[in-house]
This record gives sequence, C-alpha cells and structure tokens, in this order.
Amino acid sequence: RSRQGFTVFFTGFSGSGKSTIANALMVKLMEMGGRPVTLLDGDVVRKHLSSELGFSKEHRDLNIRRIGYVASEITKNGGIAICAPIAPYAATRRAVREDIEALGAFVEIHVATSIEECERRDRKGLYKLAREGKIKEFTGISDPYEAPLDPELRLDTEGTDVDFCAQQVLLKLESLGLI
Ligand code: GGZ
Repeated sequence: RSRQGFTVFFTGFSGSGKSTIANALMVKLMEMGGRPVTLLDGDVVRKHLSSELGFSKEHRDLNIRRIGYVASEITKNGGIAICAPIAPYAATRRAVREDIEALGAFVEIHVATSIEECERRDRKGLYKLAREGKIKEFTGISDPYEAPLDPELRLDTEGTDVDFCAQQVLLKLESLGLI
C-alpha cells in the first residue's frame, strides 16, 4: 500500500463543475481515512492567498504557481492536495506538474464541459456579464483556455452526475496505485 503523497489537479472553464467534483472527491477520500486531504479551490484561494491578483496572464500564472507551491508542500509531506482552478495555460500546468512530480504524484483531470454548456448553465451570471463586456478577459469568452492534450483523466460532465465523476477519479487513483 502506497503512502506517497499526491496532488489531484482539476482544470476547466468557470462553471464546468470543478469545485463540485473536487468537493465530492474530498469527501470520499476523507471517508477512506489515512492521509489528510486539503482542498485548494479556485475562489477560496483567490480570497485567501491571491486576493491582490486579477486575471491577466501574469496574475493567473502567479496564482497557479502559488497553488502549486502549497500543493507541493502537502504532497511532500505525504498528504493529498486537491486543486480546482481554471489554470488556462498549458505551460504553467506543466511547470507545476514538474515541481510536484519530484515529490510525489500529479494527477491532472480535465473537466471537459464545453464552453457552450458552461455559458448555457451560467450558474453565477458571469458569462452574461462577460458577453456584455462588464467582465474583461473572461476565460473562454475573451481570454484563452488551452485544453490539456494528455491529462491523466478527462471527465465529460454533460449528462453525468457529480458522484459518478468523483467515482471515476477514485478509480483512476486506484489504477495509478495511489489509494
Ligand atoms: C475567468 C473569472 C474571471 C475571469 C472572475 N476569467 O466560476 P467562478 O468565477 O467561481 O470561478 C472563476 C474564478 C476563476 O479563478 P481561478 O483562480 O480559478 O482562475 S485562474 O486559474 O485563471 O487563475 C470565476 C471568477 O474567478 N472569475 N473573473 N476574467 N474567471
């Protein structure tokens, strides 16, 4: 049984379901016991760790590098870090992966809900504001998102419930020998 720490890194559009799936995964991993589980959710991190940052490429990269650093410390100490930012830039995700793989495992999960579906749902009304130009540099509308080409897992959330998605992540972690 492996005691290695690891990071589960979700990436996807705003409203793709990252936070919901990450929370469900956290609950399941905590119920299993053993290693401590830490959730680094996008909006929570922005409130506590990156409150001075905006959404330029430089600021997004800095935000992701901070999340990566905290996750690397957790991973180094044998814990489980679950991260759920948009993380739109492939090179930044790769840099975080490289840092963390030196200390434990890095499992990248693309929450692949399409931009059309995220905008259709528009749970927080942000896409409407982005279309109206009231939010600038909005990912998928007026700012880039570089989809992962080779993630450990890609989740298609359309027509799939949260619990099933979290279960697929657990199966992946099992097949990688991490749980
Ligand atoms: C994207 C934005 C923006 C812009 C505010 N672009 O659905 P949410 O509201 O709760 O999640 C989004 C969150 C994105 O922060 P991240 O730290 O995950 O982004 S990144 O990884 O790129 O650093 C959204 C809200 O902040 N939000 N303005 N312009 N999302």
